[in-house]
Amino acid sequence: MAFGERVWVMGILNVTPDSFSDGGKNFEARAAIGAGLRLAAAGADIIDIGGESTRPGAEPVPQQEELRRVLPVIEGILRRRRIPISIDTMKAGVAEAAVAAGAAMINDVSALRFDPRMGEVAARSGVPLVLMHMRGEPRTMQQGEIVYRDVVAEVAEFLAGAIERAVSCGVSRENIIVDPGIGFGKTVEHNLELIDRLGELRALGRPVLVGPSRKSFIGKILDLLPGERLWGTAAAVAAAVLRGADIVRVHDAREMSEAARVALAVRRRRAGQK
Ligand code: HH2
Repeated sequence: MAFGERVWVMGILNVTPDSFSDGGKNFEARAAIGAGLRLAAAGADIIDIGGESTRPGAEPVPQQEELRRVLPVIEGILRRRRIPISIDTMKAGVAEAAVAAGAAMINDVSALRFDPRMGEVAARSGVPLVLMHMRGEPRTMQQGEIVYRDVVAEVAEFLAGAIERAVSCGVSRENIIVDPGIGFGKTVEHNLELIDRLGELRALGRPVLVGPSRKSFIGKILDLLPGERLWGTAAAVAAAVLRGADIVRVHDAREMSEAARVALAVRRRRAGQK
């Protein structure tokens, strides 16, 4: 994947009963395959398939159940369309099986912290690996007072450490993508600051993925429910792209690819590329 010249749109496909915005909608494999194909037709460049919700307070899912949810969907989409599929999981066994089934990217929101085998599996698979910042773990990440000395500096430091951990497991540096983890143990202000100062994360030298889609910071600003956050998401996507995002992870592929392309045109102009 060539980053820098364009923005990649990662379409979200949650095969879960409890995801915060689309939980239960695509819990049946057939519905999920249809939704994945629609995301691809709507302009998603990558489909990110997850079988375990990471929303605050979500209950962990056993590996067998996660595999039962995601594998038929990966296989079903790839039988009908050649599109890069990313597996959104914190479990090495799920990542391994997903790559064997044809997944072309691993999206580990724990940044190798939860499963000691994940680094080795990612290294062996040879596919791109997303490392995301999260404060603590999904169950507790929004609990208590959320305090950072300097949220951008701390996220950058965490991601720099995660990159080195991955490289020491044998993951090729060229395959690493970083993500500030919008909404993962952050206040509204932290999320806004991370988007506004995204350029500082580019100093890590790796492509930056941002996932603002329908998240609660948008709901808090606009006082709207997840399904009503389309325009707020478009604004967040545009801001992130303007500040240097290489990949945006979104539910609404068509609308967000349009927002991203216009923001990219402005960014390019500013960079004198035209
Ligand atoms: N956000 C969510 C899940 N996975 N992965 C990356 N790399 N970055 C993110 O920001 C990110 C992610 C949470 O959103 P969603 O998948 O819509 O909901 P849920 O976790 O409830 O399934």
